[in-house]
Amino acid sequence: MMQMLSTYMIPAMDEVGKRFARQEYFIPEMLVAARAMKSTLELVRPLLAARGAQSAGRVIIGTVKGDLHDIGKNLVASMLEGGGFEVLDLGIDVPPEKFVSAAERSNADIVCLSALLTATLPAMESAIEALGKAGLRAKVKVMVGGAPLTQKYADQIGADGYGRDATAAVSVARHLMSGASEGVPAPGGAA
Ligand code: B1M
Repeated sequence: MMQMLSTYMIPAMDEVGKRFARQEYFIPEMLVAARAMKSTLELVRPLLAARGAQSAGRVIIGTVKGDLHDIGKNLVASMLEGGGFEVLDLGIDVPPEKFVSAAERSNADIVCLSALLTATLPAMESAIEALGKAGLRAKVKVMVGGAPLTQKYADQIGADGYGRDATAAVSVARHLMSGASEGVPAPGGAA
């Protein structure tokens, strides 16, 4: 299943992105590709989730404020479910206060922030700051991910973990559940 995603579907989306950057594709083509990817993910999601058994932890996930990209976030959510995590998906364009209220209400272990636009990276920092102001940072870990992110940026904004891709996100989440926030093993993208 993962091979289908990583060998065919994700590289196909990368190609769409490259063509968009070269102005060979425009928004409608990106939307068609996104719709194809989302519909396929709907089919794959239950199969990925079926791999999990007992709860590995409770996770909140969302794409940060100003950002509407959700394919990668949905993939990470499915992989976390498949890895045994309970996942509460807040969707896209999620403001910091919504992450805070969901974390308070659900007693989450990890808050996962996704961003695909360079312009929305600062919204991750705002979400982390809001969790801090609400006094939640001691009990909630924060994992960040998305194409423009780097481990360096994740460290800079005070995230506990950085997932380079959906598979790495599961390793990082497990690592965070074990109580550690540093030295996440490859391929988590950390260390
Ligand atoms: Co947009 N877009 N887009 N787009 N789009 C990109 C991201 C872009 C790189 C394209 C390009 O120029 N080459 C570019 C961003 C440039 C930048 O900021 N650096 C871009 C742009 C500019 C825009 C608009 C501004 C275009 C416009 O309107 N002029 C606009 C912004 C809208 C907004 O968000 N406010 C826009 C809109 C759209 C669509 C709506 C048309 C559509 C999104 C539909 C949807 O998501 N429902 C879209 C798409 C499809 C793309 C590309 C082509 C594909 C993104 C994708 O789904 N990739 C993208 C180019 C590209 O990435 N090649 C592009 C597949 C997905 C599986 O990968 O999301 O990276 P990804 O997720 C990965 C990892 O990043 C990681 O794991 C995932 C799985 O391996 N990951 C995490 C993600 N979140 C994680 C969280 C984690 C851990 C790992 O832990 C918490």
